[in-house]
Amino acid sequence: MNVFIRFAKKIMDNKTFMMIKPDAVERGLIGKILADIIDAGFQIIELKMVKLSLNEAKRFYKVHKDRPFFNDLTAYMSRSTIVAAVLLKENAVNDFRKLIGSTDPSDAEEGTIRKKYAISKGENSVHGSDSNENAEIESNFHFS
Ligand code: DAT
Ligand code: MG
Repeated sequence: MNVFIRFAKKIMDNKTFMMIKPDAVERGLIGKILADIIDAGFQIIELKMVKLSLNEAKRFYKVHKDRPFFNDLTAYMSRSTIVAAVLLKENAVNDFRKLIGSTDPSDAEEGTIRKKYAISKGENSVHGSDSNENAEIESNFHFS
């Protein structure tokens, strides 16, 4: 394989995008969650606090626009400040999804961020990209 393509693939494999959602920011959990992420071996390369408008939340979650929970999800994601970050680690997307656990905290494994902190399937404290492609799209949404 061309050396440049190999290099580009390696970078892509190493990056994910995450958010600390309103329920967790509101309960003072930013420090604890970032500590869990750093302790798991992720390097934070971009980080900011931001309040999304309802329209921005709708744009970010547009893949879910036809789902019954879309209105609740976007109202919740725009109700107060979030933290957005880009993280580096080998196998970042999959390892981060493992670290946060299942969407519904009652299904999440012991020790995962959602098991420890999430309130419900809707208010589940953290977001993690589900593919390299979406990591790129979501990073650009917040940092460009
Ligand atoms: P994930 O965040 O684990 O990738 P997802 O992409 O399927 O989950 O859904 C995005 C968010 O939407 C999820 O974090 C919480 C909310 N959500 C998903 N399914 C839901 C449901 N059945 N009821 C309420 N909220 C839901
Ligand atoms: Mg998802």
